[in-house]
Order: sequence, then C-alpha cells, then structure tokens
Amino acid sequence: MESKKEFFLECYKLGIIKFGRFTLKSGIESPFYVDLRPLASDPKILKNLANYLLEMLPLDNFDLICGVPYAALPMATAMSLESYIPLIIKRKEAKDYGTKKMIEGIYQKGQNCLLVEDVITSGKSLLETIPEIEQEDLNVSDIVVVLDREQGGKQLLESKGYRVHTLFNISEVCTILQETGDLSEEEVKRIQDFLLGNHIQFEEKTRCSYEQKLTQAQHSVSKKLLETALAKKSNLIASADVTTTQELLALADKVGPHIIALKTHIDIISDFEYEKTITPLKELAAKHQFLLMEDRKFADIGNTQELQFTSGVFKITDWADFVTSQVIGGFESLDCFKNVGVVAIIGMSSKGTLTTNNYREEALKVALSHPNVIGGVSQNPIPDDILLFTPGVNLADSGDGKGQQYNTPEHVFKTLHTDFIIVGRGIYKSENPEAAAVAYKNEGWNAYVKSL
Ligand code: S5P
Repeated sequence: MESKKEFFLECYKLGIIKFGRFTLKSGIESPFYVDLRPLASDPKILKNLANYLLEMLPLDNFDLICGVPYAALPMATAMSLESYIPLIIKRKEAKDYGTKKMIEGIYQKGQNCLLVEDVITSGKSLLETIPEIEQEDLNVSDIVVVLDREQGGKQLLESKGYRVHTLFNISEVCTILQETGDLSEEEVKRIQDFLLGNHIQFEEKTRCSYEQKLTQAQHSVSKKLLETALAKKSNLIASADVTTTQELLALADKVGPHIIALKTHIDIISDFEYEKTITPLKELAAKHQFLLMEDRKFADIGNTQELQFTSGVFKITDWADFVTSQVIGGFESLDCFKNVGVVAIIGMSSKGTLTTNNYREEALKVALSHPNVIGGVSQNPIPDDILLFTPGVNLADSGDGKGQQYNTPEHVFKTLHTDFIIVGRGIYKSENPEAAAVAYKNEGWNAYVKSL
C-alpha cells in the first residue's frame, strides 16, 4: 500500500472535504465540510481504507464488526470482507413489525463488537449508538474512526472508557493540503481558530461594480457593454427569439432604449435576407444604442467555427458585436473570433445539463485564458475577471415545461453576482414588450444596486 499521505490525497480527490463557508446542522458556521460517503464509490479506495483501518487495531479482540449508519456501513462491510470478522447491522430505527430488533445478523451475548464510524465531531452521536448495541448484551471497547474533526469527540469517548482509533485528523489533513498548495496559510489559520472553539469571521464577498469592472476591462466590447449599462442604468439583454424579420425589427425598436444588447438566434428567422434583416437591425442598434449579441453557441473545431462565423447567408462577423460559443473545441477553437467579443458557455440553465462542476471548472480555465473571451454564460458565480451573463430569468414562471429553469433578477444578482440578465419570453411574449422591458430593466438595476 502507498503511504498514508498518498492514500489521503487519493481520497481527497473524491471530494470528501470541502473548504469555504458552511452552515452545520447545529447552525454553527464551519470553514470546512466533510462527507466521506464518496469513498464507498471507489472500490479500490474502499478496500485500501478497510485495510488501513484494520492495521491500527488489535484484531484478536473482536468477534463482530458494526458500522454506524449510514456512511460507515460500506466501510464496516469492507473491513469484514478483508478480516473475516463477521458483520452485524445496526438499524437506525427499530422495525415496527415482527421482531422489533435493533441489530440484524448473527451474534451471541457477551461478544465483543468493534464499532466503525466515518467522522467523529463531538462524539455525542456515538454515545447514543453505543448503548443500543450494549443493550443487546454485546460489549463495545473500541471504536475506529476515519476522520477526527478534533472537536472533543475522542476525549469524550475516552473519558467514558472507550478506546478510539482514528486514521486521519483534521490538523494533519490541513498540513498535507498546505504542502500540496490546496490550502493557504490563512485558511489553515482560520481552521485552527475554529477548532479552538473561537468564533471566526468570514469575509463577506462583495461584488465588483460596473465602474470597477470598467477600469479593469481589456476588450473594447466589454468596455462598450459596461459604459452602456452605466449610461442607461440597465443590465438587461433582451433575447429576441422571434421567427420573422418584421417581429425582430419591431421588438428591437420597442425595447431598444431600455436594453444594453439585443440577443439574436439569427438562424430561426425564416425570411432572413441580409439587406432586409441585418441592415435595418444595425440602424436600430445605432439609434437606440444597444449592442448585437448573436447566440450562435459555436461548438466545433476552429476551422469550421471560422466558416460558420464568416460565411453562409448570415455572415455573423459583419454585424455581431459579440457571440456565444461553447469551449468544448478547446482554446484554439476560439481564435477565429477576431473582431468580436466571445461569451463562453460555462454552465447552462436547462434541467439535466451536462455542464457539471468539473466541466465548468475546465470550461472556465479556457475562458479565462483566452483574450477573445469577454464573459461567460453561467448559473454559478464566476471570477470577476470576466463578465457574467445569466439567462433563465423570468419574473412570472419557474420553468417552461421544456427543461428551462427560471430565477428572478433579484436571485441572480444576489447569489451569483451576475452582471447582465438575459430575458426572452418574459419580454417578447408579453402583451406589452416595451413595458415588460422597462420592468425587467428596473428590477435588474435595483437588484444590482442592492447587491453592491
Ligand atoms: O444556459 C442557457 C444559455 C442561453 S444563451 N440558457 C438559455 O436559456 N440561453 C438562451 O437564453 C436561450 O437560447 C434563449 O435564447 C434565452 C432564454 O430565453 P427565455 O425565453 O427562456 O427567457
């Protein structure tokens, strides 16, 4: 087996400890959160874990093994398989029919049972579990624990005469993760403070204002968007998902004064003709001072994206100020968007989207490093370096029955620190699209100001 430290790092990769700001069941705020259940989903790790735990123990002492439900059940099972010590199962609640037994399996009075627990904090839950086993005339002398949160549990149980064997404790975990660069000195200090029982202060993360973002903005399109937002006191992008040129132009003229950009899906316009559709649209954009955002969501290799961007009937390169693009084709696939800003699709708003945590993390790396990228579309916060665009905003509905999921402007500004909201049907399907645009503009602006 590898060293204990290497083994811990393998476990850590499964996401068993998270650092940040968490509210525990008790209402206390903790700088870390532990959940060891993912360990059971990696058979090799689970088997190694069982052997690490067994290695610490005087095995001849035990006739039985029992895990505290639920997280420790697979651990206890794996230990039983590795050691041939029989397993018994403790129920969480007694059956309300039949035998009313609390313990399932084969055992005899007077046998000694090893108790397995995933995490020990104050020790109180173990002190509730032990009597339930002892009640069946079984002896408990030893408890083996995977992670000690070092909040008094070990001492409490030892003071009652139990031996507690712990594989990892949070202090050594911090040391390992500081060595690997996963934790900063400041974070470790905060965790130590927390373990000493001190009330710790979390910094309130504040959002950057449009003015601050404007001073940092590198790309001319980011600057233009931020300047327009400040001038119009609007962070609204209307999504014009209409299917005729006439509807598109009528909507653009009505909502134009209240928005910072009009988002198109130009390939859904059935009577598209460059001269009849784009030329007047560009005039309206100039008249009402909004930008044109083509939501093409490119998702191919660089060469194909370049052709889709510059050729065909739509000639997006000639008129769009910025476009959306997936980053699935990798960094170089974004090189072709030379004269526009790119908004990278980081996370989608639809139910069951494949833009999971891992995907978003990788997508962000591409987005943050590419000079053409001005922002990202996401339903999660993203770093302040780029602008956050959030669709899936609607004041009246929570979904559309086709997978779309909606939030309110207030929610996205407060929790995501979004920069711009994208509203489609909330505006163009409204009986009075202009009034709806004004309502979303005001809601969005007030929510932004409140979030500062
Ligand atoms: O994750 C996303 C990304 C985008 S760009 N979810 C989205 O809904 N969109 C787009 O935003 C979508 O293609 C549509 O044009 C608009 C939302 O429209 P609504 O009618 O649901 O507000």
